[in-house]
Amino acid sequence: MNISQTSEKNRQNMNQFFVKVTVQNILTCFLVTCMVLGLAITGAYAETQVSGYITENTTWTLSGSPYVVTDDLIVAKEVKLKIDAGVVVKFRNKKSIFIKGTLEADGTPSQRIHFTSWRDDIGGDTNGDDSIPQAGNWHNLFFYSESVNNVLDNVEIRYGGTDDTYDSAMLKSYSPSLTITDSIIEKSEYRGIDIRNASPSVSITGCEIRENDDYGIYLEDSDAQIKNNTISDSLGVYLRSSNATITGNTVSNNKYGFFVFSSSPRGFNIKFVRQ
Ligand SMILES: [Ca+2]
Ligand SMILES: [Ca+2]
Repeated sequence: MNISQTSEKNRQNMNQFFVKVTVQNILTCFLVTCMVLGLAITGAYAETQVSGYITENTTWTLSGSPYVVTDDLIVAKEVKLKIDAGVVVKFRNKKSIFIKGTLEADGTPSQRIHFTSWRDDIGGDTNGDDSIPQAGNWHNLFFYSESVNNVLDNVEIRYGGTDDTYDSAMLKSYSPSLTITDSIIEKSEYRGIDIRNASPSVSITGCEIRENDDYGIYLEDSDAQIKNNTISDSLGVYLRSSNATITGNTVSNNKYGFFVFSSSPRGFNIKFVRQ
């Protein structure tokens, strides 16, 4: 082999080397790209989908958040659904959580618990597009009369209350024991809160109830305690046959303010306290 043959052989070897390295690079790039895209897709759609019956005590945690209610969810009698502080719960169109047992959603001022439309991008873009959430996207939290020990503290509930079912409200309760504290209830397509047959152990305290299409609070046959809330930008508060105790609320920019009506022999015993 002369010198020119040797250099020709070297050149061929080098070419083969570069071809090999280039193919390896492309493969590596492809694999890395797939991994990055995979992570991005996983990140965009990471969620826990929930529907159907909850038949044993269950906790929804931050690591599983957001929870997406893909179809109606029922918490069975004598079963507790506990939702940890900071968890986001999103509902697909017109879906509800029905509580026959207990709902404990105990947030903190810095880690509130959200109940909202799946179009709401809080906690991440769950539906994969830029659609704007609107009042009535989902239906409600519904508490049955057998439901007890319900707690909603430092929660935000919005964009529910679908106005195409009888007597719709974003939070509807027949429960004898429900406390709602330091929370925001807003942007329902119908009522914000609708409470029936409640004893004095049902209370709404320190909440902002605003921008609901119908009444912010509707009470019927209820002795609930309504204290230190701000109720604005709705029809106001409707009291029907209710012995509610109403103190320290700020009621502003509503169509009616307080609408008091009774066709019941129970009448009213409403206490107003000046601000
Ligand atoms: Ca709390
Ligand atoms: Ca979105």
